[in-house]
Amino acid sequence: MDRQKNLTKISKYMSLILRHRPDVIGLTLDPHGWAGVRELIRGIQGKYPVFSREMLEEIVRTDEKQRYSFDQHGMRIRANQGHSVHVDVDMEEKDPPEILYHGTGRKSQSSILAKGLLPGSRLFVHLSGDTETARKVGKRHGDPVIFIVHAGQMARDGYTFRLSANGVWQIPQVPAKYLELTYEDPEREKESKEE
Ligand code: HQG
Repeated sequence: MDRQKNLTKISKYMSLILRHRPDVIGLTLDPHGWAGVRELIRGIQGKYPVFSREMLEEIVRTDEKQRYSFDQHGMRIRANQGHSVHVDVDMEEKDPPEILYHGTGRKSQSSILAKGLLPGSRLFVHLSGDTETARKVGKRHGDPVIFIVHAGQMARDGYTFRLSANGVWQIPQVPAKYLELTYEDPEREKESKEE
């Protein structure tokens, strides 16, 4: 298997371990989501014997969403967001922009309009700052739809937003009254005119 494909596979395995299932390699995360780098490498080597510190550093450095961080000594590592295990990764509380977006699959649209956005198995609902990112997230769930989230109004109503170290907005939930469905956005309009 070529090196890049191997790194992508291992990165997905790392994301499973550091966000959801540290137990698959017998690892425990500390209350802030940190895992020992040596223990992580040893655990991953159980499945991917070629794995090394060098490969780990390459994954962390080149990850297109900057999903992972080392601590300042390079001894520990954690995922920046996306957890289902109950850890506090010290996300910054921050006033959001007036509008944020959430991309999802069309099949979830009516349930979301009725119940609002719920975090599912994760600790937070993830929101994007732009429609392009929201569409990419939505495509993971089939035909994508994009919701506008009236984040500024939520903040004025007392909701707290957090921004992860890799720039993903997080909130425990979004009541339906702050949501609006966008059927169109400039990129889609452009695509349909080109057809
Ligand atoms: C949906 C990726 C029915 C919600 C991305 C979503 C993201 C509801 C799904 C990150 C609902 C949960 C997270 C309701 C919410 N009824 N469905 N009331 N409320 N949902 O995967 O946001 O590559 O846990 O719309 O970039 O898709 O992993 O969340 O479709 O940042 O780093 O329930 O994952 O990052 O799905 O994705 P997910 P998500 P990574």
